[in-house]
Amino acid sequence: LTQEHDILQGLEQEQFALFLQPQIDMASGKLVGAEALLRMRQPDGSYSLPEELIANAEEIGVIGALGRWALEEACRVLAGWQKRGIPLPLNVNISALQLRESGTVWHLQELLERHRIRPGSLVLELTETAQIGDAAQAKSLLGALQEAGVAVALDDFGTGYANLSYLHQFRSLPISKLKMDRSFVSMLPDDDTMVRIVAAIAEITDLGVIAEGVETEAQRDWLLARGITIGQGYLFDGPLSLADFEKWLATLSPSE
Ligand code: G
Ligand code: G
Ligand code: MN
Ligand code: NA
Repeated sequence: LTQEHDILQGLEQEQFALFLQPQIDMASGKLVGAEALLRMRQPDGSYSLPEELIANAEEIGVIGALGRWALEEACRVLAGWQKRGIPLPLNVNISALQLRESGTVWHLQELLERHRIRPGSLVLELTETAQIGDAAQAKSLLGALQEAGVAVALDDFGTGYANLSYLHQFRSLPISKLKMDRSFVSMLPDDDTMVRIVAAIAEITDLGVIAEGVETEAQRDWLLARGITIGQGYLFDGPLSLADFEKWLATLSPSE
C-alpha cells in the first residue's frame, strides 16, 4: 500500500511523471492531441501504473496535492508546445473528488493565466461525473471551467456512471468530447450487439467521439466507417515518456 508519506515524498523528490499517449486522426494518421497518464518512478527505475496509487491517494486524502502536480506539469508541457507553435491539446484525467474540492477551479484559472495557455487546449477527462453532485452543481462547476478556458471530456463512456442517460442529462452542459471506453472498442467489429450499440451512440451524440483502446486495423476501419475519426490505442502508440513523445514530435513536419 502506498502511504501518504511515500506520495508526499515522491512529490518532493520529483518521482512522478506524466506519460503521453497520442490521439490520432485515424483517416490521415496525423497527431491531433495527447492524454497525460500519471506514473511514479520506482527505485529500480521502472514506472508504476497509477490505478492503485490514485485509489490510495484518494483514500488518504492526498489526491489534491497529486492532482495539482499533474495539472501544473501538464500546463508546463502545453506552454512549451505553444512557444514552439505546436497547437496540440493535452488531456489530463481528474477525479470528481478532486474537481469538487474548493479551490480547484481557482487553481486552474491561475495556472492557465500564469502559463498563458490558449483556451481549449487543456482538456480535463472526467470519470464518474455523477459524483460531481446534482444537476445544478454540475452546471455551475462546468460553466466555471468553460469560463476559465478549460475544455471537458467525458471519460470511460459506456461504463459505470457514464451511461446513456448522460447524453441527455449533460446535453446542455459545456462538454466537448466523449471518450468511448476501450471495453466497447475491444468487442468491435465482431460482436454484433456491440456493433449496433456503438453505431447508435455515434449517431445520437453531438459530441466529438474519441475511441479508446484501438488495437487493430479492423477496429480502426470500422470506427472510421461510422464517422468516429479520433482514436487512441496500441495500434498507434501506448503512453510514451515525455522525452520520447517530444522526440517523436520533433520528427513531424510543421504542417502535422
Ligand atoms: O495507463 P493507465 O494505467 O495509466 O491509466 C489508468 C487509469 O488511471 C486511467 O483510467 C486514468 O483515468 C487514471 N489516471 C491516469 N493519470 C491520472 C491522473 O493524473 N489523475 C487521475 N485522477 N487519474 C489518472
Ligand atoms: O483514462 P483511461 O481510463 O482511459 O486510461 C487509459 C488507460 O488505457 C491507460 O492505462 C493506458 O495505458 C491504457 N491503454 C491505452 N491504450 C490502450 C490499448 O490500446 N489497449 C489497452 N488494453 N489499454 C490501453
Ligand atoms: Mn482518460
Ligand atoms: Na478511459
